[in-house]
Amino acid sequence: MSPGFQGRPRSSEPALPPGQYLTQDFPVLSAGPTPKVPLDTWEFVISTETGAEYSWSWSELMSLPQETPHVDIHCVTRWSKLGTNWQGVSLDTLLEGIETDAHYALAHSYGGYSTNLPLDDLRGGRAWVAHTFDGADLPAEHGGPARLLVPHLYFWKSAKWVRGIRLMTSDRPGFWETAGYHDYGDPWREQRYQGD
Ligand SMILES: Nc1nc2c(c(=O)[nH]1)N[C@H]1C(S)=C(S)[C@@H](COP(=O)(O)O)O[C@H]1N2
Ligand SMILES: [Mo]
Repeated sequence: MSPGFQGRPRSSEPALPPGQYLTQDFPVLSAGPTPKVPLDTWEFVISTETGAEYSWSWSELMSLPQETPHVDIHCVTRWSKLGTNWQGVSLDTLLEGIETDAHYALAHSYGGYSTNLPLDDLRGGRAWVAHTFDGADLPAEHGGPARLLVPHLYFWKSAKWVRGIRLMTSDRPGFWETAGYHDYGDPWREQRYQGD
């Protein structure tokens, strides 16, 4: 073996989905004003198709097992940010023990924003209610006190100021989906708009 011979180059996944560019900044994209959400009245509620409700106060959320996702995020306006650092509670943890026949979820936010996704996409270690970014409280303009983080879909699915999730037996579009954005929004398949 000659020194330095490395064999065939390792095949590796491209880091950037098609049509995206890299940014080191953290752009702010909000459809409306930033709501003020005091922690002592903050709550997160999962409701099911039967009307059952499961809610967590801020201190209850913080007492659940915490995870530290290290993920790439992709905005439909074409910026991507690699290796972002968060802390939050997995939706697997929040959904544990909730009985439902629903296949769809509608996340809704303080301030009125909403976005839909298949319930399955909130499971499997792929979605969090995140409250910390880069080791500090999530800034209000980025969705603090807490936002949904679903990095395998375009970032509009990651509802800032998240307030709850409605589990539903039929799909219902949210804010951007009603305006013509894709129902699912997979960045690797460039599902930006309806029909993509
Ligand atoms: N409540 C709420 N959540 C939201 C939005 C919004 O306008 N309101 N914008 C979405 C869009 S389009 C993107 S790209 C990301 C932007 O998050 P950032 O401002 O932290 O970059 O939040 C998503 N979540
Ligand atoms: Mo976006």
